[in-house]
Formats: sequence, structure tokens, C-alpha cells
Amino acid sequence: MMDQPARKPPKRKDDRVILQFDYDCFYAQVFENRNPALKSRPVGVKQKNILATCNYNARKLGVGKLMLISEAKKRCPHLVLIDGEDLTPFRDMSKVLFNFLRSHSWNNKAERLGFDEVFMDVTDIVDYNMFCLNRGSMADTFFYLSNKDPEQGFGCDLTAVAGCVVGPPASSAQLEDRTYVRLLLGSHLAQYLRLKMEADFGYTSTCGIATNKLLSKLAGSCNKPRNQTTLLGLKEEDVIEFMDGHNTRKVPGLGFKTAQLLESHVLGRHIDADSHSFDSSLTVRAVRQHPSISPGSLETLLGGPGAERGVGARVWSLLHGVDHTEVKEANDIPSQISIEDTYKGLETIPQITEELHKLACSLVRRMRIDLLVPDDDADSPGTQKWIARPKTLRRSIRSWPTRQGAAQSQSMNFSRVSRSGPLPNFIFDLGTGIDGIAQQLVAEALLPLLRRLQSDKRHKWNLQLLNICVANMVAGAGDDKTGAGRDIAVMFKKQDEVLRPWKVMQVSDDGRDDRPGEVMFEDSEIDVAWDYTAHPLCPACGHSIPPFAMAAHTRYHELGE
Ligand code: DGT
Ligand code: MG
Repeated sequence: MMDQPARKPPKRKDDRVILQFDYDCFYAQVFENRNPALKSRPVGVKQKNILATCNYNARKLGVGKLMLISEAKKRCPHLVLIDGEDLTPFRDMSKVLFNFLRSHSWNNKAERLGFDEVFMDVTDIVDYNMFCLNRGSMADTFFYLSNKDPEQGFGCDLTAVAGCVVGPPASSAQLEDRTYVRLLLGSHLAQYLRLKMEADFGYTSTCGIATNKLLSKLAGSCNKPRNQTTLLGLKEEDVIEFMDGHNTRKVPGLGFKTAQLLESHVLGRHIDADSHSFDSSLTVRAVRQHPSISPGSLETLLGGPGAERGVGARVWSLLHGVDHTEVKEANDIPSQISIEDTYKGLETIPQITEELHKLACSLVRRMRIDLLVPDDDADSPGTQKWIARPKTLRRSIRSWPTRQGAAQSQSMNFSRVSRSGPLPNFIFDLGTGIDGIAQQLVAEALLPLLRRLQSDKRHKWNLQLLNICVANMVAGAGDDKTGAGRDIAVMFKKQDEVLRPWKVMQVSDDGRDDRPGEVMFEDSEIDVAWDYTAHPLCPACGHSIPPFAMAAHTRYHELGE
């Protein structure tokens, strides 16, 4: 007799509550919030020749995400198309909404995936509220949002789960079931956060509430948009039933390639690796129940060179709705913030000064978005503090030789050349406007660095690219001594992992990347002494301006800045 493969169901763990938020048609909502008149019209966000997304008015008319523009226009001639090539507004809004959600976390387990998806492990908040719960007055309950301040929270009716439910209907007897009470509380917290996000920022979202990341993501997509779904998977068979109905292609964590191999194996025929359009009807049930599928056989099927270890057991678990992965702790300190633009050839210092000023404004804006958080210890509300301070300022250029300057440019690398220096402290001054800081940065730091690359004042530039970048982040440096000494290298690594799919997407879909390109010549350390030579002061603003930049600076004031 042949050995039956070990097909024991994996071990479950149901003591967590995980929320998965996904903003509805995210890019489209960013534009709708800028221009509310768009909310009643079909809107598509265009990147190259495809729709990155479209709003739900457009979806009702047959337009879909990632559709070719030509096809979308055919289906909906009145579609309002907006260019979404510049990811800055999406990144900025993603950050704002993430910070809002994260500010409600107690354990800091709030993980951002891409721009529009956030997982939160709210087990601690829910357990605290379960502990405080008065089962005699479920209809009139107070949900505590803080374990220190009993006034922070909201009233809710706990006689029913908030929003939609998948799984068997609830009954009052389930109040004895801790998993049920946790999910019940989780659903009300999710609803509170969704409605508050809508009221405060104007963004609708969809949320899934379940006992692990996989299930919360799948539950969330059951009812879209502007809705939420709780998976009441209290018994093993409830979870299995929920999973079984899903198409293998839709199971997060399985991946396209794995789903394909499973299909080929179960259906007994080869599925073309390129058939992205192949719409499988193969369900999780069909794979799970197939007699030859077991953790061991999955390991053989999916393992091999380059495959992760234990892939068989992991996939076996996913097929059963079991996912022990933790929600990562929030940490959004980027390793660097880099802004750049390309040009047809900047030739004069006034031109360069003007462009540097624009880049400096963007840089300061990005620093304030990415590195400022509300300061809860401050006396006045609305005060913000820096979670990290970059220590280094790097400026890179790419320059082509001019005919006139060909001889000098022998020494000027044609690829990127960088110079670094310490980042001046005034950049952290929150009392000065972005524009003022940018101006000072150009005059006192960026132009002097540029001069170091070319000492001949009559030199004619032909700049193709300017990049300014702040790096060498020190967490909580400066006023917040407690943050010092944390291992931020590890935190950066984590952050990179979280955002990796996006980085790839940004590069491949947009041909753009946040990170500066390869630097051919890089200062190995900060070796550039700052040129603090006293410069004449501008009569209008009092800033010290190098003589050669004074004309551009004066023009700047004339423009009414
Ligand atoms: P939803 O969640 O179905 O209401 O719609 P979205 O638009 O929020 O779609 P989602 O959650 O899959 O992705 C969030 C944003 O990310 C979306 O607004 C556009 C962008 N995005 C997602 N996938 C792709 C992609 O494959 N290519 C491009 N260019 N952008 C994408
Ligand atoms: Mg979305």
C-alpha cells in the first residue's frame, strides 16, 4: 500500500485582531479631494497609456484598473482623464493617512504596504476593551482609545458587529467566545477609524477584520468600496469554507508563479507561464482537497533553487487560512530624502539658482511630511517634532561638456558627480516658511557646493541633472535624546522591505525612481569644509548671499516671493 502523505491541517492561532485598510480608488480620490466637482464624474488616472486606477463612477460604466486608455475611452467617452505620472501627491497623502491610523496604535504595529494599504494589529486595544466590557449594557458601550486617558474613545452599540460579516451568523451565546468578542470590538474600532478618516481627510476606505493578515485582506475585498467586512471564523471549518471559495490566484502571499504551478499540477496540464490573462477557475478547495497535495508534496513542487525554505508548509498553511506573520512595527524614517530634476542644459548661475530653489522647496516640504510627527508632550496642540534629523546634505549633478568648456570638463566626470557636506541646522526651523528656508539653503549650502565643482567663475555650465539629497538620518537627534542609540540601520532595512514592491513599480512603470542613480564619484566621507566666508547681506531679507548669486536673488524678490 502506498504511503498517504501527511495532510494534517496546520496549527491555528486565533488570538489576534488584524485590521486591513485599503483606500478606495486611491489615486482618483487624491484628485477628487483636490477638486470635489470630480466626485460626481467618471475619473481615470493615467500613467503612460494605461489607467493606474479609476473612480467608482467610471467602474460602473465598465472602465477598470490597468485598462488601456484607448479601451477606457471607448467604453466611457466622457471619462475625465488626469495625469498621474507624478507620484508626489499620492506619496504625501499616503503618509498623512498612515500617520493618522498609526497614531491610534498602542503597540506601533502598523504596516504600510504600497501607498494605499495598511495593516494594524489592534489586539492590545481590543483586549483592553474586552477587559473593561460590561456585558450587561452592550448596547451602550464606551470604546477606550487610550489606556491612560479614560475620556478618549467613542460610544458604540456592541449588540452587533459593525459593517458586513462573512461566516456563520452571530448569536448572543457567542459573547462567551473570546474570539467573537475580539472581532466584534475590532469591527467597531475599524468603523470608527474609517469614518474619522473620511470626516477629517475626505478619504473613504475599505477594511477587513480578522484574526490574521491573510484573512483580513481577503475579508476586506468582499465588500468594496466604502465598507468593511469581518470574518467571523470562530471554528476551523468556518475559515476553511471561507478560503475554499477563493480562486488560488486571489490568495495574497501565493504569488502568480506559485498559483500557476499549483494549477498545472492539479489540472494535470501545463499552464503557460506568460498567460497573465489566463483566468483560472481553480479554487483553493480543489487544491486543498487534491489527494496528492500535502506540505511535503508542495515543498517538492514549489521548492528548488532560489525558492524559500519551508515553502511547502507555508503554502499549505495559506490554503487553510493560517498565516502567522506579524504586522511589522511602524517605522517610516526613510534612509534618505532625495529630490531631483533633469534639464535640457542649464547654463547660467541664475538659471541654476532658480532650479535649485525649486528643488530645495520640494526637499524641505518632503522633509516636513516624512520626518515630522505630532508632539504629544508639547503644551500647545498642533506642535510637531522631528522624528529624525538627517546630518548630511549631498548634491549631485550631471553635466555635459560645452564646446567652450570642453577642455575643463576633462576633469568633470560626465556621469554623476556628488559633493557632501553637513546639513545646516536652520533647515529644521519650523518657525520659518518653506520658501525662506529653501532660499537660505540655496545661498548658504547648495551654491557653495556647486562652486567647489567648478572654481572658474566664467565657466559655462551645461547641466543635465540636479539632485539634492539629505541622508545619514539620526533618529530623534537634537532635542529628543531618548531616541538616540536606536538601531536605525535595522529600521531602514525594514522600511525598504515594506516599500519594495512600490519602488519596483515606480521604476518600471514610470521610469522614475526616488533614489539617486549610481554615483560614479562619491565622497567617501564628509570631506567638504563649509565655506562660511561672510557674504554681502541681501537688503530685502537680510540673508547672506554669495556675490555671484545676488542678481538671481534680487530677481527672486522682484517676482514677489
Ligand atoms: P480599489 O482599492 O480597488 O478601490 O482601487 P485602488 O485604485 O485603490 O487600487 P489598489 O488599492 O489596487 O492600488 C492603489 C493605487 O496604486 C491605485 O490607485 C493605483 C496604484 N496602482 C496599483 N496597482 C498598480 C499597477 O499595477 N500599476 C500602476 N501604475 N499603478 C498601480
Ligand atoms: Mg485601494
